[in-house]
Amino acid sequence: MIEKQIKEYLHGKKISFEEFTHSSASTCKEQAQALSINEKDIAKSLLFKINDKEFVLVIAPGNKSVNAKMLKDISGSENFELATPEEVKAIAGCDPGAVYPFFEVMPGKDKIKKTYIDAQLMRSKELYISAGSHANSLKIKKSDLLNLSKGVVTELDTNKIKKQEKFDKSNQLNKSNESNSSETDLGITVKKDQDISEWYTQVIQKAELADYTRVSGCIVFRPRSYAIWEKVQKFLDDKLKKSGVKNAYFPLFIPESLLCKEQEHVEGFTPEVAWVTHSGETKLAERLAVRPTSETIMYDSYSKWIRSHKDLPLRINQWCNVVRWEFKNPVPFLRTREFLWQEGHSCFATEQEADSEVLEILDYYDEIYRDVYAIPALKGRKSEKEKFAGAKYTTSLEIFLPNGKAIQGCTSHCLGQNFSKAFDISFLDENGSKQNVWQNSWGYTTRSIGIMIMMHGDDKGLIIPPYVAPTQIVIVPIYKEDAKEKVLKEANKLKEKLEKNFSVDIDLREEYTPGWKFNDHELKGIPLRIEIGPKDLEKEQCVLVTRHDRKKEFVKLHDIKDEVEKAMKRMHHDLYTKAKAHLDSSIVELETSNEFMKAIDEKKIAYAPWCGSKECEEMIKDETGGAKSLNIPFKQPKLKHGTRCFHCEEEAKYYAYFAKSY
Ligand code: 86X
Repeated sequence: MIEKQIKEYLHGKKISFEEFTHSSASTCKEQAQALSINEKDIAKSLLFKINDKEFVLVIAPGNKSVNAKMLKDISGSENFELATPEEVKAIAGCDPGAVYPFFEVMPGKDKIKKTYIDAQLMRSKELYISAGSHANSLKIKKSDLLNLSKGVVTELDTNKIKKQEKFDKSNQLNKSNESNSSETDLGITVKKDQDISEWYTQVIQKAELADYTRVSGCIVFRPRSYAIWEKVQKFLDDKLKKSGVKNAYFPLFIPESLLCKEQEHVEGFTPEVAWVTHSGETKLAERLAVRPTSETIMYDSYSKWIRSHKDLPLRINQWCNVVRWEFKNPVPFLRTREFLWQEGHSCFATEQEADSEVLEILDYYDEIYRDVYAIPALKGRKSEKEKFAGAKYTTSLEIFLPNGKAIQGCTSHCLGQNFSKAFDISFLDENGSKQNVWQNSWGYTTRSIGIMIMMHGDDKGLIIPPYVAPTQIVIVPIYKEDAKEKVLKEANKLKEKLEKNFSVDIDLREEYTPGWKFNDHELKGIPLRIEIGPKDLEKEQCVLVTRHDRKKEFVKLHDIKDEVEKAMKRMHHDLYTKAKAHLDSSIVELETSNEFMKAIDEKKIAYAPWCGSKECEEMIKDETGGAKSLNIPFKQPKLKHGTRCFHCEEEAKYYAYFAKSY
């Protein structure tokens, strides 16, 4: 009996599972009904035939239909055919509806050439599988399934692959840009509100912010975006230092034994970890993870460094890169496999100090979004489902983009004593008794650059808010040959005058017309343009143009500094106000499931009384096709006694924000 062999195999591998016997189910739908679970939590196994000697095993979510064409698309091979019931019987020893995902158990395992695992399965922690019969199912951990499968993880969905290809099209795209340099192609060729994802792809490339590379999900941060990051770094770094945080740098590589020390926090993340396994041809004694976050390696040191209450607080920050090998489709800046960030990790003697730092840091983050990027954010605490598993609680800033999707802007966690217990970070207090420290961790990433691009850009291209712009002003001298000398002299004088307070460029390129230059600077999002020509000289004035509204003003040369200052202030204010108006008008306060569905369908943010439970949130997500809680605002309206959860009608605990998100 194959059922018995499967279970023996799992026992032999020391893999735990739960077994369910149920009424006979020959499809995933029936199986889901019999188990009272969602179809997508089933990992179904299918066999496809390449030729008489070669088959592939495909593992996909129960709700996804997989066909031969999909396999052909992803593999590039000639032909696939669903295996016949007779072939399934011969290879797997069971009926087609009862195939299990463990090729090693199969009597015909030698014919299995490859295993394809759909990337969507990466999103579940536990999965139900068939185990050789129609009347039993096993529940196993996704990580165990992956470890046993030795498969290729891929997106079986061809639409998603197309998106991936868009990201990967690096070479063709650059080449076509080179050969096709007619003026019409220089600008953005789609409207932002018609196709925001195409608009975004064009903006980041044409404004020279980022470039794709040969590694899917990894981008080049070109000078124009890296300089934005440097500005953000400076702003935040100054704040952190003033507050007493010290910078340090920890290793990129984390030994496996260390990464897995606090199980809860790695649990859901294991498939995203990138590993170094070899030096040259020699296998390393222990695999090394490329850091996905540095809790474990930093806390290993902290446990050595902290002995007494005099060693506290310990507050360390590092600016670095991290790698998370995600399977969702990558988007430059917003979701890349390698990104840049700062991660702060602090230890305190008391819970109160930790609590207050969580909010202090979240305030700094809010200031960057508000005062530097001109972006309003929703501040609050994450739900049980969405918080960091290793944390006591997680706080976040959530941002609402013009396309009606929310995105997490950053997080600040209170870790409580979870890690200090696992890593033995303890101190002797004033009374000489041993105590575990209270910890926080917090991070701000280059995703913020993507959020800025999405938020402010328009049909002409990028708009960089003035206080984060690497170049704030560009001067364009306008002249015919006869006035060249005079105009250039005055333009240079202007540059010198402004340079003390602002970052200024002067566009002296001879091969382009002023009009061409205007378009170019608009595409690249430079906040202010100053035009100066012979007529202006006579009147001792120049023309000042703000990028976001393209308003022109004549300004006396004498007043230029003040006027630039004012224009920047106005621009920052306008950008913030526009974003805030969109945010405010998108929030819908509601109380029932019907209103909720409508709000989510209309791409709004639902603000609703909620029970906060994980199960309730999972159901909301399934029923709405992906709406998540954003956060639970700190400032709460008074709940009337007996107010019910909008969804499950248990008692409501608070109001929370929900939306579809990135
Ligand atoms: C969660 C938590 C936390 C410091 C922050 O959000 C801010 C800065 N860290 C990060 N997280 C993981 O712990 C994690 C772990 C592994 Cl092993 C992984 F592969 C991916 C992860 N992603 C997020």
